[in-house]
Amino acid sequence: MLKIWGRVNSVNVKKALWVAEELGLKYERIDAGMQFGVVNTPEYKKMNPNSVVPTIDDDGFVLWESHAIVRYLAAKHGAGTLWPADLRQRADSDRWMDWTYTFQASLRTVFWGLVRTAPEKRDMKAIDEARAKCAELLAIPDSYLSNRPFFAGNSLTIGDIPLGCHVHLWMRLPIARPAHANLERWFDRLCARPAYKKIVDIPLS
Ligand SMILES: N[C@@H](CCC(=O)N[C@@H](CS)C(=O)NCC(=O)O)C(=O)O
Repeated sequence: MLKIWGRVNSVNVKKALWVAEELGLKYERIDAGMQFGVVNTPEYKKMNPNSVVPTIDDDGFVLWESHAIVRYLAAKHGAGTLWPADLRQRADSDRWMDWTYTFQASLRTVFWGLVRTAPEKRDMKAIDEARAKCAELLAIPDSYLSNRPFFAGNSLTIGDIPLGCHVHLWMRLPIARPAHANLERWFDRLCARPAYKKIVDIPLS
């Protein structure tokens, strides 16, 4: 059976779990990372020398890097749905998966600052600058979503998975957010999905 290592509150683990749930896969999740440790054990490092989560083992095939995991599981089990058959539609999805790193670079400062740093240790200036940068960046996907419900067209694909996990943090953080009507509608569409509700839309920690 498919095994997925990683704590449930990791944004990168959520990508692997969400795609597995969307595809209706049976899997075993093993807690790892932060308070659970595991990632620095010799056994884990043999699978993933980076000592980070997620890692999967699919009947002996070990894979790390969350976006590679999303692509692998979708290609194996979601051809024509999560994994678009059309080359250009797939490239579109890939583009938005990769763009997530652009957004993540600023979002990380806001998330870690407000959720995982004690109030007295917070650098509020850096957090607010990063918040403003995130707001500016999100105008890009907001505009792109003006004439399509999902990033690669009419249905959910791999192109929605990573950004869907990071935008969740943005939408649930106690911060000022400028209106991004198309992005908000897309987020509502994700929130209506049972797999997203179960895996991604959980309290921030
Ligand atoms: N590029 C990697 C990054 C993985 C990563 O940084 N994971 C974080 C959690 S989101 C981690 O393992 N942190 C250390 C820990 O949880 O102990 C991926 O996308 O899989």
